[in-house]
Amino acid sequence: GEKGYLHLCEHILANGTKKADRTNTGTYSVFGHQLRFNLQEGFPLLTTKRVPFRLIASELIWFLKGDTNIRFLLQHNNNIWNEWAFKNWVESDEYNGPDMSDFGNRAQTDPDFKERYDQEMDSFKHRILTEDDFAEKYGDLGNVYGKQWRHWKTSQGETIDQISQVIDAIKKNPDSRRHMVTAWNPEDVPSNMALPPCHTMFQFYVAEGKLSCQLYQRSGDVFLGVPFNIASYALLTHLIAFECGLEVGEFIHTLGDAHIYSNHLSQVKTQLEREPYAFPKLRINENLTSIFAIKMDDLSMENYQSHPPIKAPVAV
Ligand code: THF
Repeated sequence: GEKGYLHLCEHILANGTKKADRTNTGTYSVFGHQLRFNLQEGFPLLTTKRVPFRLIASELIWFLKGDTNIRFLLQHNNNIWNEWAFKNWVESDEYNGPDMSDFGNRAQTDPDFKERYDQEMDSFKHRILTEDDFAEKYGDLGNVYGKQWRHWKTSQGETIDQISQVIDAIKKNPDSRRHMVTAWNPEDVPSNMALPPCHTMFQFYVAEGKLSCQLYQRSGDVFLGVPFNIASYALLTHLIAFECGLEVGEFIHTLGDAHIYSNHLSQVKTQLEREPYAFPKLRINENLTSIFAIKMDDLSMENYQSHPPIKAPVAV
């Protein structure tokens, strides 16, 4: 349950190694850790801080559509991937606005810069939403999750829909040990994507009519990202189970580099002082015919009682 997550936070604070990282923020990190959530006991949306389920649901729907363009997210008022698209835009030849280099770090330390950055980001978002050509060019994050899950390109120029295939395989041969989906495409990792996938592969497992899922996440931002990732894969497990007529089993979260950013330390300490509530319950519209047709209205969270949100900057 949630205790496992809180224990991971305590473990990193006590034993994490100070490590430099790609974003120059600095982290405390441990390598190799596993969390387990019994999905029969409730939906693992953390309660020791408010976690916005709406953002998790719209992001997962975006992945399941095979979409890689942030326009869909913006249409759902979801801003969690903006920075990565914005980075491509301000580093392009066509951008001639004020200097936005290293915007992630500067926006946190320089209030004047922050004002210019917010303005540029607002106009970027507006253009993605209103200009088709601009959105096509600068809203796309490249070969990220949606692409690899639904439209993996083979060396023969064919396309593999891993999600449809895994659903068929679970229905036809539930006992199989090959219910794998991978987002890690070595051909695309160096240059064809905004960010190499953090959740790299997952496996489904069926026993006693219950569907379980294990994720291998190579890198986990434990304060900001991991609560999203837990809820996202729990939701995916529910949806695939729904599609296959199975009950839900466990979600097992295996982490590689599990880290807390140095600018999230006080937030983590605040969270650790809080006592968890019982997990809420997910409701899926029973009339849904296919998970590929899913809309936001088909999902709702019941009895979600949580402590208040805790704000923190995302490292880009
Ligand atoms: N990069 C880093 N540094 N951390 C990540 O968690 C992360 N992701 C995705 C891609 N790169 C990453 C993006 N996912 C938030 C949550 C998930 C994200 C990015 C940002 C976030 O800021 N959450 C806020 C609420 C934001 C809001 O309300 O708009 C929060 O308080 O939870 C890992 O998949």
